[in-house]
Amino acid sequence: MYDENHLIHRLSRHAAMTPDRVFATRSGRPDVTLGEMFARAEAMAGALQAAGVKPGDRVAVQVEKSLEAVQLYLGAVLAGGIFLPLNTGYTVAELDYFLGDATPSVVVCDPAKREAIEPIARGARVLDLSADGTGTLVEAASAGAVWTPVERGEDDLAAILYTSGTTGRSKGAMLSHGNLRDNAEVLRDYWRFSERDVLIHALPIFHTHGLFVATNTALVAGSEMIFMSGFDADAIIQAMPRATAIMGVPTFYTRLLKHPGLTREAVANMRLFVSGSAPLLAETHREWERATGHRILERYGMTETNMNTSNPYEGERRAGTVGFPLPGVELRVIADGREVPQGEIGVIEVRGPNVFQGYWQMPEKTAEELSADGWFITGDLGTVDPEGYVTIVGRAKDLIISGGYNVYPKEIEEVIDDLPGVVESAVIGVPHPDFGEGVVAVVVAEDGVTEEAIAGALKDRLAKFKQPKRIFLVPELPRNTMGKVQKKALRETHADLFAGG
Ligand code: MLC
Ligand code: AMP
Repeated sequence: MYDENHLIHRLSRHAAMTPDRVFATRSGRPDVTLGEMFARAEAMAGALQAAGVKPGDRVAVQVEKSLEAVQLYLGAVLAGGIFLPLNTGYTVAELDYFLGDATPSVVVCDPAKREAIEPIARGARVLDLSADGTGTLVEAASAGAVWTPVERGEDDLAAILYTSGTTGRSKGAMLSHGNLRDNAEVLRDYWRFSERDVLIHALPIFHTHGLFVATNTALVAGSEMIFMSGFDADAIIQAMPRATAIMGVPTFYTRLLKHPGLTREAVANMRLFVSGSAPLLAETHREWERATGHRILERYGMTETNMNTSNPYEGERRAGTVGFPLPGVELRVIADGREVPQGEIGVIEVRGPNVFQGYWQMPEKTAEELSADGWFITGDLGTVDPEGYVTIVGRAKDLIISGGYNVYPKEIEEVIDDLPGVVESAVIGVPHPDFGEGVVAVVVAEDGVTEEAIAGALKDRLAKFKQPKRIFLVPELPRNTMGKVQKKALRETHADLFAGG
């Protein structure tokens, strides 16, 4: 099936063999079989082609989570397009940049946002898709638009995912058919996914974790998914007796640990708990084992690289580590331009079939982070122990990870500094019991500027998860003798801000 399309050919193998097997169940909606997933993806591909999508065109998508949105992803790739998912939290101001940079030929949005998006679509055709799976996209797909297969090989692009940066503008990470196919197959084998698995899917599907790690892996393994619209501890606990696996960010696990329903009986059918996208505290790892008898399997990845390392399935899953480089992935630790001796700290670099093709239309940025011989500089600080376990000890990049979402302080500071009356600002992440890190802004401003006014002004400019949970007005920022803002000192001052909830 779909021999001409490298990624979809591999993702649809189980659909070709057992089209009638259920692929996904969802609350209050009919189950969807593997065969139906791809038949509907084909119809979506036809609708996209009728709307003007040609090979290599970007299909930008900001829609609520639904199985139809997954079919849209598959359909965009089948149409020969490049799928470009966008966080549902992004404001119109943020979307404006992405659409201008990516110049998609089709934009699919929530019907409620259509009016706001049309003026910034720059001539792209706008279709809509709502959380209940209806909208003009589905109407066009049902109207019998015929899909014309498009030849797509391993090196062709399948997706662009935007990631912010420590300086300036967000960058579109270009992922090829081969990148996505390889990582999905490696994870299926490494984590032993098969037709016997039922995966609880509660992550968003606009990022690597929910879209590629969870969905692609389930598809290549022929596993079933219990597809949830978002994280809901009650729903997850209820689903566990029928499920075998879940993938989540650390916040999933800290929240589930607080649920009285998390017992050894509740997880009796579960075989695998995967955590990633942010550091999992060793304490959470231990508490989880005490509560359930299972050791969480922590892995480490990035938008640019898919998954790099994983704790072993069979061997010891070591708390506080991210395990070993996955099959096919090379990893080295660099300091002062040289690979460090074992056990020493440096910046992690990775190379392999998982590593992306570069940043969309940013050859200089690509050259800064991806060497000609394929090594990608992750910006994460780590060590490798004598047994080969990789530990992430910090970040060389100024990055906050809040509930698994990346927040780049520079981006927030630029927006705050632009506000009238603001002199300067420093944005930091401090320990947060629910989100791991909480975003805090420390601001120097003229008299009369209030914290409330700053918070109010950020509402339309930044997605909710990027907005500071607290804002402090101060007379000046601490600086070192070189004049550089001392974020470490600020982090220490506010270290206990969110302690105790
Ligand atoms: C929600 N809020 C957040 C937030 N999520 N604030 C900061 N950080 C977050 N992550 C806001 C809400 O808007 C709300 O604001 C308030 O915080 C409380 O929200 P909530 O109802 O408790 O949040 P919830 O909807 O339950 O979402 C929390 C979450 C979610 C952790 C389930 O953020 C989530 O699904 N995160 C996963 C992110 C992810 O998939 N990352 C993978 C990236 S890929 P108010 O004021 O309205 O109350 C990647 C590569 C890799 O990193 O290795 O995987
Ligand atoms: P993103 O750019 O959203 O893909 O986020 C990638 C970043 O998330 C990485 O560079 C790491 O800093 C972080 N990350 C992902 N997984 C882990 C993990 N298991 N432990 C610590 N950090 C992680």
